[in-house]
Amino acid sequence: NVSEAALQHGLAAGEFWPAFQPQLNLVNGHVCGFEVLARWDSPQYGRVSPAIFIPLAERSGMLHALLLQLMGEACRVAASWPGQFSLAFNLAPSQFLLPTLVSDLLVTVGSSGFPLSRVVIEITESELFHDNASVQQVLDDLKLHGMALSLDDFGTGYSSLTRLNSLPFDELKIDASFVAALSSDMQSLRIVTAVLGLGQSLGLTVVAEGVESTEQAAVLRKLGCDAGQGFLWSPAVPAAQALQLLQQWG
Ligand code: G
Ligand code: G
Ligand code: MN
Ligand code: NA
Repeated sequence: NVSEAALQHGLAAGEFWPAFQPQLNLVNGHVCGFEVLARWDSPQYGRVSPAIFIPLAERSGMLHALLLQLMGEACRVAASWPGQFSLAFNLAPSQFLLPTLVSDLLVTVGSSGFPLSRVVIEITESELFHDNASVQQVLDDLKLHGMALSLDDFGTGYSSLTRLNSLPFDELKIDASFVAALSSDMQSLRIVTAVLGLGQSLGLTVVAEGVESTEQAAVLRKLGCDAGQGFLWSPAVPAAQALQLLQQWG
């Protein structure tokens, strides 16, 4: 059982590192971006799952510090990589209530040498977002500074058509559960088709998550999905391997 103290210590000791999962443009097959996912190698506990340490960090008020550390490191290392790929980061809904969120991100990315215009902020919608004027203001502010906004896990949560229309998103990520059921289940095929139509009519980029087979990729490509991410291409990997993927498939 991982303690808050261990997390705090691990954060100070640099035990957390950014893993990069490539996102492939389904039309030309090139890497168009990476989702950056936090990893923790603890000398005490070994590799700790994000499903454990992300909620723990959030409960103990350390998630924001963790994200800034991760973002700084990922942006610094990727600043020297070739190409126009984006870097996507997951923010928890609670982070949008921090008055310093926008300035923290600007300072962190700004000092890294990676362009703000290629930073994507992924958000899983929650009830927090409903009719919250200050959250709306933060999202507008992030956009104003050139960052892109992506609605993560689309189809699973609170996302409503009304919110989609009023919040300034650039991208939708189709949840992996729909992609997983694509080949076997007509209902999933209909849902994915509908989400793609919705995304296209709102002018959003659509990214499919959890693509594991060439069949799934083929169906998504045929339906006009813009990009895919998943074990078919690569899991999230350390920076050195991510650079190799970029050199292979960039
Ligand atoms: O990488 P998987 O790799 O197992 O990630 C598990 C979960 O942890 C996912 O839901 C992912 O969104 C979340 N996660 C990973 N890294 C981060 C992070 O830096 N911030 C937040 N908020 N969630 C993260
Ligand atoms: O919640 P979020 O979508 O940010 O997190 C992405 C999660 O999906 C991570 O845990 C990541 O390791 C996982 N993931 C990435 N690609 C695949 C895949 O192809 N199949 C499955 N089952 N999980 C994946
Ligand atoms: Mn995500
Ligand atoms: Na997701």
